[in-house]
Amino acid sequence: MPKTVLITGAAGGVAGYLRRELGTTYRLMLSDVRPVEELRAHEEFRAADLGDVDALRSLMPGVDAVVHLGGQSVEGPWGVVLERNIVGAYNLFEAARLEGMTRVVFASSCHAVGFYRLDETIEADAYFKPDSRYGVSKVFGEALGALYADKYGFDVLAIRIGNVAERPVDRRRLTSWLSPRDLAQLVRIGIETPNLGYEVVFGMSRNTGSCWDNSAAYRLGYAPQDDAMSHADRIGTAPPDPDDPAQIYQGGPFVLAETGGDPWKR
Ligand code: 15L
Repeated sequence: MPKTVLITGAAGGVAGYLRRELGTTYRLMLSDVRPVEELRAHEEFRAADLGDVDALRSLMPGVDAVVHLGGQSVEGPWGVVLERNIVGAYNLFEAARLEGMTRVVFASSCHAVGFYRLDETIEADAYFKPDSRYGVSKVFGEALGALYADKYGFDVLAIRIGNVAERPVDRRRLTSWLSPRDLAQLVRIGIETPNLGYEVVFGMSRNTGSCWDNSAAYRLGYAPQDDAMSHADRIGTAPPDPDDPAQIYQGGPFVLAETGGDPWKR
């Protein structure tokens, strides 16, 4: 019997790539507050709000692992970040615990460490330097993963996702790009690794010259197939403007107070 994997935030873009790349390896239980279109034979959709623990609990029976992509995916007002990412992540872990489901792949973000500079190299155990309220919420989610692993025996892989796209779209994403097939490989590691405990990795492809040292992922067997630098000629590698914080820090525009975020998602 294939495993059943619950994907929250299933109407979002990252989930779309994941559904495609995981193929039919798993039965997919897709959940979101928004509807998910064009279900395939191995997919089922159940609406649930991350604010509703009972609704989340009702998704858990028969589920072998959760891939938690749900919530706010860019900077936002505190009330929104609080409700979707802080309360929402807590509810998700609690619902899992109460139903005896103990494996979570948590979609963290590079914005948990976005205030490191692009010219410094960090490993996944570097101390947090969030660049936004959104980044703080991802730190919180990672902390929840550690708590539930240590206290309740969960297996949790926190993937600090850079940017999932068919190809890197700008100079910063030459560091942080994660191809859809490499994303799927990391998620499989989170679902399949026995006795995982709690681990944090960077969600990036094998990007030459990246500011992230992804040794933690390689120790878990990650063998990424793609390299952002093979797309560099489309982008150009002009040196960053030293007076522009959005070009100096790993979090890019997210480091800019209030206006910071993903310009494509406004
Ligand atoms: C993120 O965490 C966002 O979810 C995504 O939309 C991108 O903006 C990404 O960071 C990025 O920094 O490229």
